[in-house]
Amino acid sequence: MADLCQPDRVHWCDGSDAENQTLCDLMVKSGTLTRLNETLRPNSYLARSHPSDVARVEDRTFICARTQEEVGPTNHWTEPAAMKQKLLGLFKGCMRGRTMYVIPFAMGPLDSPICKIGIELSDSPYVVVNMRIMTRMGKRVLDKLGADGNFIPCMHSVGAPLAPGQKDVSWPCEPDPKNKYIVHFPDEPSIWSYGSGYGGNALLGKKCLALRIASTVARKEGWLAEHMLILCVTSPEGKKNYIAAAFPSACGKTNLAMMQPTLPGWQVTTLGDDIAWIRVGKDGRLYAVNPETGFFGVAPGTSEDSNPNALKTCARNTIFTNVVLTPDGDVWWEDMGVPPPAKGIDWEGNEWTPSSGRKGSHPNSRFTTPASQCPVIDPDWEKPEGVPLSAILFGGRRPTTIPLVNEAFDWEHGVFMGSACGSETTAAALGQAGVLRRDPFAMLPFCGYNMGDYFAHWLSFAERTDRAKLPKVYFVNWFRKGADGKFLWPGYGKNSRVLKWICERIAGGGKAQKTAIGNLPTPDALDLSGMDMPADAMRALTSVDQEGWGKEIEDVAANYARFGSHLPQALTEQLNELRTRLG
Ligand code: O2Y
Ligand code: MN
Repeated sequence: MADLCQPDRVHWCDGSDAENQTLCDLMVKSGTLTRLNETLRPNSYLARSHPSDVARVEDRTFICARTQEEVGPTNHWTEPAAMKQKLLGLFKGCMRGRTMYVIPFAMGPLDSPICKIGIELSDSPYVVVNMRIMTRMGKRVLDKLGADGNFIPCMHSVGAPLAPGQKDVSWPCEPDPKNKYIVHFPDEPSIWSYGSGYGGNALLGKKCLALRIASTVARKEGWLAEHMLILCVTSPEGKKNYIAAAFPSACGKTNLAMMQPTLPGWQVTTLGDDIAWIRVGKDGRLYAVNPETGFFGVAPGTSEDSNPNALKTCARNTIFTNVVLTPDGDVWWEDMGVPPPAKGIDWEGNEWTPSSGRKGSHPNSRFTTPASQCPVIDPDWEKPEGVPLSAILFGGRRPTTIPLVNEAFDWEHGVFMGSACGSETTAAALGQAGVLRRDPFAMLPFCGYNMGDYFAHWLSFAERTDRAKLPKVYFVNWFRKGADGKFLWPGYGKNSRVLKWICERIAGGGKAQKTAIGNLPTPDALDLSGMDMPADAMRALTSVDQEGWGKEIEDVAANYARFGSHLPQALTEQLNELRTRLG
């Protein structure tokens, strides 16, 4: 690969503090990073990306399986040999004038049977320091790999070779969006990413390996690679329930994962905020492991109200990308819950004042921060065998129709709920904001094979284990709005009331009403102590909106039609049964 990419130097990353410091110093010198005030934000940095390189690029993401049918209607496909030729052309000489960093990384605890090793070759030192936070990276991974271990090759270049004597820019990348490529070869497996230095496009362990490639491996090996947070709810009596939850991007997964309950005696601890690898354990229950070691969280909206634990996590040893730099050398972003500085430097590097009429931070600005620093990190978050799941939640940003919480009748109904996931889009997702995007299992951008086959894989777990040992399944919606356009439910820490009801249901209690769409809490079932919830809001949140569900069914049916013969019969039956129940 060095012969292909022609870097000036090759550096094997050991993952040490000294190496990290050297790279950060190098990036401060080159203008990629700004060191933050050591007293206010110890060992932390700010990066500003190129304005053309601010998010995952779904329209430039490809899955190159042998046939288009294998990747299905939700993925971009190109014939693998043709794509490989294209990439070889792009990667030829792409690292000239730069260093090729060899980044050995592990997804999952090194001593876990679920652990997968990747080696990313990248010409971006920003990628190295981020991968060091997000994954287990460096010498310990090479030691585990030995001379004959298996790894997933991950090629990455920002696509900006330097001519001799050419001055570098602070964020090198390929500015033409049509010349960026995020490519997966599931049959090899390998990953090739060209042109972007940002987030999920460049930190290849995350969305590319741990979701798109891992989902294809999981299908073959009989497990699940999911876009899910993992948390533990502990009751005042000390009863623990582990819960995994899938929400489309920009629905507050990080907030829920580290939620601070507003119910006395209840505790939530976090095991992960984005990805769960789930296997049937020896006892027949489903066990979940977070393959990552950090959080790549959205900054805007993260505040003392929405997520105090995230704020504490990124108090030090954190890389911020595309937020405001304050005059005292700290960071600020919109809806941080603290007054903006009188002036600052915005995410594009320009002088900024709150009255300028422009946002200071980019809506997809991020913090990369170690999970181990989270004040509510669960003591078992690195357990090699994972934690046993009592419940799986699906959800989305749904202003109408969908109740606050709905319990599935059984596993098949739960899979139906996952397949019907959708969310109103926000600025962080591609395309138009404010429209409903169907996002089954919150995996639309991340499922590496035909989603119809993926639904069948989920259904197969009823045969892989005793169905009584499977987690109970729920659909939750914190985002329902009233006629006045205001949220009916306060969300954040108050979501603990919903988690409490779910824990009661798991234990065989909790008041519920069987309805056409599932088991809903009765209006008085949730513990609303200390809240001032209007009765009509509670009724709307816990009842069936006949007309809305009529439309919902037809929209789900239209989405199902995309999968043709790959759609499992069991899901068509679920849809028909729901239609009949609704009358
Ligand atoms: O825009 C990006 O590159 C980040 S996307 C992301 C980052 C962390 C966790 N989840 C997501 C997502 O889009 O689901
Ligand atoms: Mn995500």
